[in-house]
Amino acid sequence: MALLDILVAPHPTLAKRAEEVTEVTDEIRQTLNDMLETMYKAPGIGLAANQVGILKRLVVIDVSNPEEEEPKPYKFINPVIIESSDDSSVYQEGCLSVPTFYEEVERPAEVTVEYLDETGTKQTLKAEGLLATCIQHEIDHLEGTLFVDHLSKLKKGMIVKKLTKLKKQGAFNKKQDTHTL
Ligand code: GNR
Ligand code: NI
Repeated sequence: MALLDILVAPHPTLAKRAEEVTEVTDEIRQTLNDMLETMYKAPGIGLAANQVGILKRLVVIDVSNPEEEEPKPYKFINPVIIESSDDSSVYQEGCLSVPTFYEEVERPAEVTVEYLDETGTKQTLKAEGLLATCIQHEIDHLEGTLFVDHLSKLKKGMIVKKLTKLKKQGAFNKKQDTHTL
C-alpha cells in the first residue's frame, strides 16, 4: 500500500481523458488499493485515477459515514453510465483537486453504471443520492472534467484564478506543515 500525491487544478493531467483498462492485472488491483488508501487519508468520498496522475479509467468511492457504519469501498474499472434519471438533484460538491471550494451542482438523481470489478467481472449498479452524484463526479474526472466546469464561466474563472495563486504560495504543499530541525 502506498499514499499517492493528489494533483491540484489547474493541471494538464486533470484535463485529459483517461484510457480504458484492457486487462485487470495485479498492478491495476494495487493501484486501486493505493487510491482507496489515499482517498481515506485525504479524506474524501471518491477518487479518480487522473487525480493521482494516472490516465487509466479507475475510480474508487466510499460514501459510508465512518462514524456510523462499516466502510463500504467500491472499485470501478472502465465505468460507464448506461442510464440516467430525468429527475435531478443538487449537491454541494467539493473536490480533492479543487481544495477549499464548494459549489452546488445539479446532476441526474439516479444513474445505472456498468463497470468491471477487480476480478474483471462485469457488474451493474443502480445508484441514488450521494453515491449517484459521486459516481458522476468521478466519471467526469475520467473525461478530464471537473465540477467547476459545470459552473458559470465567471465562477469557474474566479476559482481557477484563486487556486493558481494559492498553489504559487505553496498552500497545498504537504511539506508545508512538516517542520525541519
Ligand atoms: O470528497 C469528495 N466529496 C464530494 C462531495 C460532493 C460531491 C462529490 C464529491 S467527490 C470528492 C472527492 C473527489 O474529488 N473525487 O474526485
Ligand atoms: Ni473530484
